[in-house]
Amino acid sequence: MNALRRSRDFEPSALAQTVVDDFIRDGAHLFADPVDPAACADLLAEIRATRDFDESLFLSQAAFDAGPQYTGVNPKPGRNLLERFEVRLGFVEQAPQLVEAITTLLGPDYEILNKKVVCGVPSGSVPDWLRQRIQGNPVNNLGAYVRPQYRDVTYFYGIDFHQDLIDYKAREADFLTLYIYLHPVTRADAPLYLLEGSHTLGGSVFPHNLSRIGDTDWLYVNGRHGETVARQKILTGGAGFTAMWHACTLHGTQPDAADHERISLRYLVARRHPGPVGLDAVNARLRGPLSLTDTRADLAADGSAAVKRNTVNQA
Ligand SMILES: O=C(O)CCC(=O)C(=O)O
Repeated sequence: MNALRRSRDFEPSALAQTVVDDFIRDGAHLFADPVDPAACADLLAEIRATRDFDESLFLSQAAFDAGPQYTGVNPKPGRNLLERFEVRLGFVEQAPQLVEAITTLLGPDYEILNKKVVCGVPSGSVPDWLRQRIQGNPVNNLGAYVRPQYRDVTYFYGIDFHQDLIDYKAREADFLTLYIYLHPVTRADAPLYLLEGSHTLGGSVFPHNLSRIGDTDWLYVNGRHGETVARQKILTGGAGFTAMWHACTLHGTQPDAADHERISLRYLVARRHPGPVGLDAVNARLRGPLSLTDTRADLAADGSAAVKRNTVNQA
């Protein structure tokens, strides 16, 4: 198959062809080459110098209970640690293999919708009262419990399998996620778990209908849009390891089991080009919806968890 070939005189590069084929088949592409590991180490040192990634990140139980606020607790313009390091991000944003791959999928003039530092918080840094309270929750984004001045980073204590479309009601899956490890990530460092091929069923409301079948496979059902067997891929890698995935690809993390935090960069990148682009070939093959009016059914009206169920922690 040559999904990218538009005319007889247009020959896609080997990377471009691989990226489109990988997105069609797996809903993800894992880059063979890392982004500059030395630049990762420098940025990581600067990020670590901004705070201690320990219990001091968190509000006391009394302070939290005095006025729980579950929404508006993620980084946003004006409160985003990466804004401080904007001039240092060329090792990612101008990395030739990333630019070529993203341009292949989204066309030129793509737009960075969002970029931030994401932290997997190790168990030893989560206060006991909080660990007990969030036990079994599907989405343990800890922003609600973090002191306001530290909400310039997103902190996770694991997050169940989800699509990144979850944050974009009524938006088409016209974007991808780019995710970069700033240091080596082993099984203990809350690596990403990706369900290859899960994107083929299109948008699906969280939490998802997944049943484990065998060591690495999941049966994934998306209502009337059908079912598929998706293979679990655990993304361990060295400093600079980079992956990107489709907005409908299921992925998640378990709580960080190491004695130190896991720090990554996460970008959402959207198309602006009217087309045709590589993503058209990917989306044309989806069996389910490209957008959803409602993306999640796990939250109470105040944004707290109404569902206590977690699949990725059983993986
Ligand atoms: O970094 C993590 O632990 C989870 C990140 C993730 O899945 C997301 O931000 O969508």
